[in-house]
Amino acid sequence: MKMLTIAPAIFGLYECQDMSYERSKKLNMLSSSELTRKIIDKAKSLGASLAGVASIESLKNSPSHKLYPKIGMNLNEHFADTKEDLNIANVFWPADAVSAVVIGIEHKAEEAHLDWWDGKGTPGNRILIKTNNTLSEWIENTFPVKTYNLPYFVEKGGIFLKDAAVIAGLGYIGKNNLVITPEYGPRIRFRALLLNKKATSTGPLEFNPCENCGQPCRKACPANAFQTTVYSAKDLGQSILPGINGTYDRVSCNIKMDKDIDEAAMMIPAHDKNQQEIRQLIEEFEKSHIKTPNGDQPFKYCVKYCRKCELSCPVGLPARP
Ligand code: B12
Ligand code: SF4
Ligand code: SF4
Repeated sequence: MKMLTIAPAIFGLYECQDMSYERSKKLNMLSSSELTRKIIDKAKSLGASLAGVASIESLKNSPSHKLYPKIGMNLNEHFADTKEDLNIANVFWPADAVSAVVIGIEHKAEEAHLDWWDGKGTPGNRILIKTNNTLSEWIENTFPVKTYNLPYFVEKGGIFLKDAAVIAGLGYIGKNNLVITPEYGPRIRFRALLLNKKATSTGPLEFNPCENCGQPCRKACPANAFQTTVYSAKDLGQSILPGINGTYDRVSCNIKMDKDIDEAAMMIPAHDKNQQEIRQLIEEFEKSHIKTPNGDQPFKYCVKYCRKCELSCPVGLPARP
């Protein structure tokens, strides 16, 4: 009887050792470029529109990763107003992480709901999270590689996804301060995971769609967020800045985002006695970034955040007949 219970356990152990030996062997036989190719193929088979790899070393030196600790994360100010703000603006890098995998999922204008913020996040971001989780599990089960599945917000342990996407060669920063991809223009959202083994980087990409463009993106902004130079290369000691040369104003843009929240709250009928309570929940959620308002209650609102600088960009749209 004893043998019967011990035997499967021992067998299980051998099986386990066999599996990890097999995974090690697989990685030893794989070059870092093959690892990249397999990860990208898998990401696409899971539904990613685009995928690529960037080295952590180049990310640590990328414009946003260098700028953020200088200007802080308070979206109501152009520069940090407290020491604490500056401290949390530092990105946390796991010591053994060497490569970042970036995945992107298209957010078509016709599928606007993908971007609507319902209190738990957006449907589009939930698809990204699921795809990233499945990819991370697959990588760990297939190769002896540890992955770090990153959250969205930088202050919660995330990285700057636009820089990661550009360095991975998925697109380039346009005059609207968004990553413009040749395939989908800026209408794409990103997510990333880190690897403790080297996978060959896939970027950068030679691509400058803004060169001969009349900048409908900047003209479309209802908050005039591209009208003045907010950040100067001389003051900040770096030449690549928000809006490429310092002309994107996060404070004006964020005021518009706050208006969008107000609008969402106003959509709830005034006679609804919950209106005030819901407005408060939205505010609390916006502040905490992570908590689900009111436990498991169904959502009664959705915020349709501004996308005008994004949706007015012609890159990646099918040519009109
Ligand atoms: C905080 C945040 C906001 C804040 C503040 C934005 C800001 N830029 O400061 C607010 C709420 C205002 C906001 C607005 C929007 N956001 Co937002 N936001 C973020 C978040 C969480 C961090 C961005 C950040 O703080 N960047 C740091 C600041 C300092 O840098 P920056 O202004 O982006 O400027 C840098 C780049 O332009 C870069 N850069 C410029 N040129 C070059 C050239 C090269 C070679 C490289 C490598 C880099 C580079 O360097 C600059 C710094 O020096 C990211 C998610 C993430 N984890 O990355 C999403 C993210 C940037 N947002 C996104 C989107 C779509 C939006 C909105 C359209 C709103 C919406 N409906 O979703 C608007 C667009 C505003 C705009 N035109 O930039 C997408 C962008 C997708 C894309 N295609 O690029 C992201 C990546 C989220 C995602 N899921 O994919 N956002
Ligand atoms: S509309 Fe698109 S291509 Fe034109 S300047 Fe703006 S970001 Fe560049
Ligand atoms: S998201 Fe809206 S408010 Fe912000 S920069 Fe773009 S167009 Fe302007």
